[in-house]
Amino acid sequence: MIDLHFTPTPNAQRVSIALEELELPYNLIAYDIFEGHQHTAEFGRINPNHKLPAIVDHDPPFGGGPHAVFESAAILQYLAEKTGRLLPADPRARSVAIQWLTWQVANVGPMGGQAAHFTRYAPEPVPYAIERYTKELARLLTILERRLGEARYLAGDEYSIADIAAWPGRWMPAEQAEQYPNTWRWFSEIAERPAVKRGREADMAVPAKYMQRKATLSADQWSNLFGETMLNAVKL
Ligand SMILES: N[C@@H](CCC(=O)N[C@@H](CS)C(=O)NCC(=O)O)C(=O)O
Repeated sequence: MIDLHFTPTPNAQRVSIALEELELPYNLIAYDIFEGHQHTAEFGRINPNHKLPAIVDHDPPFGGGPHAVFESAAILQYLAEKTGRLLPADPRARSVAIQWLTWQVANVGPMGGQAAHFTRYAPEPVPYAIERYTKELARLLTILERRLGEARYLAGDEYSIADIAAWPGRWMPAEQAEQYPNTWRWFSEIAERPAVKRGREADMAVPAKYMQRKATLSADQWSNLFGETMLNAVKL
C-alpha cells in the first residue's frame, strides 16, 4: 500500500492520476496547507521540504521497509520504475520523457507558482512581477504547443509521466483552444482518460475547506504559507 500525502493542487493531482493509471492502491492523507498541516516534524521526516505531494511506499521493490519519496517528478519516476509502465522502454524516448518531465518541474511549476503568488496573494500589486511571471508562463505554453505540433505526446508516440506532469489540469481555459490547437488536442484527449478522471476525483476526498482559491488569507494562514511559521518549520 502507498500513502499519498495530498493537497488539492496540480502538483499533488499528478500523483493521484499516476497512481490511478498504474492501478496502485493508495491511502490518501489530506493536508490543509493554509492551516499549516505541512509544517509538522512528522511530515518533515517524509518530506524535508515540507510541501505536498509526498508518498510513502510500504512495499518498495527493493525491500528494506517503507520508502518515502518527495518532489512530484521524483514520485512519478519512482512509480513508473516500480511498475515498468508510463516511461518508454526505448532509451532515446525515455531520455526525451525525462527531459520534458524536468522541463515541467524546473519551469512551469516555479513560474506558475510565482504568477499565482503575485496575482492572488501579494498584499500589494507588483505589476513588474505579474508581468514577468505571466509572460514567462505564456512563453512556456508556446514551447509546449510547438512540441505537441511535432509529436502526439511529449515523449513521442507514447503517453508517459511527462504528459501527466505537464497536463495543465484545470488551468487550460477553453478560450485558448484556438491559439494553442495542439495543446488543446493533447489536453482534451488526456482529460478523457478514465484514470485521469479518477485521479482528479481525489480532490473529493479532501474536506472542501482545504481547497485553494482564496485570495484573502488570515494573518495565521499568511504566516503558514509565506511568513514566520513557514520559516520556523525548517529552522536548524
Ligand atoms: N516542486 C514541488 C512543489 C511542491 C509544492 O509547492 N507544493 C505546494 C502545494 S502545490 C505546497 O505544499 N505548498 C505548501 C507550502 O508552501 O507551505 C513538487 O513538484 O512536488
